[in-house]
Parts: sequence; C-alpha cells; structure tokens
Amino acid sequence: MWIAVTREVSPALGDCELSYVSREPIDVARASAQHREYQRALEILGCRLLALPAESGLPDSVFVEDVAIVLDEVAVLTRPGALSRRPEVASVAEVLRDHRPVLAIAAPGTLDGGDVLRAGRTLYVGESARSNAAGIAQLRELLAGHGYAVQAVPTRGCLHLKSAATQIGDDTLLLQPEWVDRDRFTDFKIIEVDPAEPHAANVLRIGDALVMPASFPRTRQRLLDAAFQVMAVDVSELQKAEGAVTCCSLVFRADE
Ligand code: CIR
Repeated sequence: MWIAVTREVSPALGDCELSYVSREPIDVARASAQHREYQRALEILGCRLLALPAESGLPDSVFVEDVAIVLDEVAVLTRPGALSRRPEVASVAEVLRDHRPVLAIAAPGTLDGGDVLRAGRTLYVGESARSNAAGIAQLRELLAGHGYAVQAVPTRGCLHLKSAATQIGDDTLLLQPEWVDRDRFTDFKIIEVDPAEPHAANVLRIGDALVMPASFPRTRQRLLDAAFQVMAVDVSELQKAEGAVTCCSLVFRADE
C-alpha cells in the first residue's frame, strides 16, 4: 500500500549538522538499533521498505525526508539548505525514478523536505534557514500544473516547519505555538504539544496511525485522549542529531 524509503544510519552521524540543539556524543550502534525499530514500526503499519545502504561520508543521510518531496503524481528533488547535505540527493533520486516522474529544485533555490507539510492539495512550506524564497517559488511553479498550491509559512526558533507542526488527521494538526503561528492554519483543528515537550510536534502519520518519539508521553496522552492511535518509538540517539520521526523516511503510495 505504501512504500517507505529509508537509509541506514551513517557511522559518521556524530558529525551531523546541528542548529537548535547542543552537540552531545551519539551512540551510533544504539542509533542504528533505534532506526531498525522505527523501520519495523513502518512495516507493521503497512509500508514496504526500500532501505538504502549507509553512506559513511554523509553524516545526516539517514534523514531522507529532506532530499525529496514525493506526491502521488510526481517527486521533487530538493536542494538542501546545508551544503554538507547536497550529495545525499542523487542516490535517493535513483530510487524515486522507478516510482514517479522526477522534478528538481535548482540553484539559487534551497529547500529541505522537512519544511514541506502537505495537507490535501496544499503544501505549506516553512520559511526557515534551510528553505529560501527562491526554493519555495520554484516548488510553486513546478507543482502548479499538477494542481497543488504552495503556501509559505514563517517559522522561528526551530529547524523546519515540521519541527513545529505536522498533520495528524484529515483536518487536524499537532502544533508547537512557540515556533509557528496557529493562525496560519485556520482551516484546521489544532492540538498543541504539551508545553513541557517543545519538540513533540513532529509526528509521522501513516494511514490512521501516528508514529511519535517515546520521549513525549504528555503529548502522546493528549493524542490518545483525542482518540488518535499512537505508536511510540525510542529515537533518542536520532533526536541528538536534531532528527525525529518524519525525517527518517519518505512514505508514499505504491504504484498499483
Ligand atoms: C540537519 O540539521 O539537517 C540534521 N542534523 C537533522 C535533519 C532532520 N530533518 C528533519 O527533521 N526533516
């Protein structure tokens, strides 16, 4: 039903880019074990995994979400805002070409997939340190012919728009109000993260289920109270690399 592209954890993960979290030692073996559990969760929820081998020279390459946006009709390769991450694109592009026509963001545009929140036919795109106005304008042009609207959304104090808000139901978002304004999303019901868990807004929705980090029990309880089905995964080592759950996969509908 779904395909999930993932990439094994790089042995160089400890040299990852960091913007809003302070560097701590990362146990790569533990990160890999957690990543395997994450992959298992995706399989349990009905995804067929396409797991790329680890890239020893690319510390952040486990975070495949940032290098492409995959829609039902087309895939768009990004041009990541961090220079160190640009070589991650080519190998993911190769996999995607088997499944979708592939378009691409070009210089001077920059765009990280973590900034792209798709809700129906609208793509909300974070204006962040990683995604610039040229990248967002290119995405708008590339997708206009496919019937998608692209709406820029200012973010503050976080890496990506999807650090601040993710879709958890057809009409519902989980949101961190300190990092993005709620009134950017007037068409949605909003559930806010628990204030004690500022990083909890990044949740991966697969069908009717939500995958979220185990480290946010209060926000998880809010979701359970609102009758969402939640699967918690321990991604503590990946969180030290400023990643969470959406960033470790590209999930899209399999061709019939
Ligand atoms: C980076 O700074 O690019 C990585 N260390 C973390 C990327 C996480 N990506 C995401 O949440 N989409």
